[in-house]
Amino acid sequence: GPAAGPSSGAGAGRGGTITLGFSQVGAESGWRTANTKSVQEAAKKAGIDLKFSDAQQKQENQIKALRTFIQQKVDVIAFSPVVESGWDTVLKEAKDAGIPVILTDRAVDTKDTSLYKTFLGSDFVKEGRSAGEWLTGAYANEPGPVNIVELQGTTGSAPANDRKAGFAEAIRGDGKFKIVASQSGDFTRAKGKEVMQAFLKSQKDIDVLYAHNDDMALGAIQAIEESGKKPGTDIKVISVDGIKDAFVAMTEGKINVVVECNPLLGDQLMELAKKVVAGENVPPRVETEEGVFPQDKAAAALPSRKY
Ligand code: GZL
Repeated sequence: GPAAGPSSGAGAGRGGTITLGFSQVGAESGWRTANTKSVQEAAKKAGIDLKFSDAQQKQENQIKALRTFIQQKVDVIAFSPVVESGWDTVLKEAKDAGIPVILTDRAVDTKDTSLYKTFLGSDFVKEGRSAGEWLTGAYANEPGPVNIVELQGTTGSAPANDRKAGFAEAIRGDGKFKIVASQSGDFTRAKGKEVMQAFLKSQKDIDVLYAHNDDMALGAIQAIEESGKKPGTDIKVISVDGIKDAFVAMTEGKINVVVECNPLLGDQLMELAKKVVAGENVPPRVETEEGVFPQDKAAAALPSRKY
């Protein structure tokens, strides 16, 4: 449809300072901390007035933050939705208030795509598929069975749903791969360790851990070591994100492959914010660049890692 006119915000119309209201999931992981830092530094660099709120991983806190931003008549809203569903009402309130919304990092499952201007982030299904493809390659000549335990991300979140789906799709073709246990570790080290301890008790034979993020993998590695097993050898470890600690763990042989998920979205977000406030058209989806790092690539890559 037609590009929206200048936003109703105080500064935007007269070319003044843009005010961006940003609702962040929380501070649950190294990835999230890097993402927050990227958004805050990019806002400063772009001369954008950032109103930042940390929801401590609670949807009701994000909805409250979005309502506050609407009351404050910010020029543009951006947020990373902690879960996929339950956003239509508050997003309609933002639309009725003439405030454009940008989704960053995680997506929502709304049918009404007029409720946000664009999505900036990764393809989590692709990340899950890359994890599965590494596994099928690594076990190509093994007879199996290959027993896998899976530490899922936050229940109901886009990365958890999609990384699970992508991984399952990649291993579906070969019956030797069996996911023998799958449970949420909520993207945190503590919970990842706790759930892995439970897996080690309930599963007599675990060959592989697939963790939806590095923090859970690093927590699980502690549990594996405390059980007297060698992570990366006795139990292969596949992880996602690519934080520095995961690269260090790969150089120590404790993680076998990391699928990168780029948290450094700040600069792209600020560019998109300026465009939507100016009423310019933006693409419906802006995907980040990211790769896959097997263990033998970790040492060379470590010095240039930015998060
Ligand atoms: C992925 C992001 C996820 C990370 C986790 O883009 O939403 O949330 O993989 C973080 O580390 O907690």
